[in-house]
Amino acid sequence: MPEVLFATSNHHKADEVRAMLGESWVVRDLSEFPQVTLPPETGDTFEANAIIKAEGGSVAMPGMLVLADDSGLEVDVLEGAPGVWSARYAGEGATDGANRVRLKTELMVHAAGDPATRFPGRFRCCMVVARDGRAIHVTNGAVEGQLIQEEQGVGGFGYDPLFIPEGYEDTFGVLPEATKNQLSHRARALSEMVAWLAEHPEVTD
Ligand code: ITT
Repeated sequence: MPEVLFATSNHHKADEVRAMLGESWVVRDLSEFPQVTLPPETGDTFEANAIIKAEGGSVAMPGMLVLADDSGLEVDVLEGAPGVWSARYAGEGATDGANRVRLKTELMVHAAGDPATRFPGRFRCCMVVARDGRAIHVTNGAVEGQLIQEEQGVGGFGYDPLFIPEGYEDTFGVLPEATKNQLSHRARALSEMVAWLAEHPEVTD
């Protein structure tokens, strides 16, 4: 069975990728390798930051196939914010809860007093596989939807309780995990990556 190190400190992301890959892959993550620290995310695009994480993780773990994802939320009325700053929207090291409070505060400014106003946006995910310090392949995924001003549900993580994916009436905080894992930005980037890896068996050998 192929093995991959998912260079993330976010256990929610790792759990989603494990659930999506099922039994076909062994997915390790950074919680098993506390000695590995990733370089700072200094890029100004999802791709640049995903490459930094994948290449940095693979330098620290020679010979291992390393996967990384940089992801986040874009809200049109906020001109694409929080974007690559999604994890740090309420400041460096902010909690998911603090980031949601900041988002709700920003949306309220644009809602003209109507708490039912919804705002178009999307989650984006860029995934990169690397080995020995070199990025090998990049994939992207996005899911369109709408941001609401009041949290619904406690499932998922990050901005999930505020995001209703297109075609649904509930947030990712309410919808079953399996539904999110079929249509999310991460699901789309991952399935494209898995398809590419299947066509390039030399990369996983
Ligand atoms: P790693 O860098 O260690 O992977 P991170 O959480 O810091 O973990 P990112 O830098 O990619 O990851 O930031 C992603 C942020 O975007 C994340 O903290 C959430 O706030 C948000 N986000 C990304 N994917 C999401 C999802 O599926 N559901 C909800 N929020 C998400």
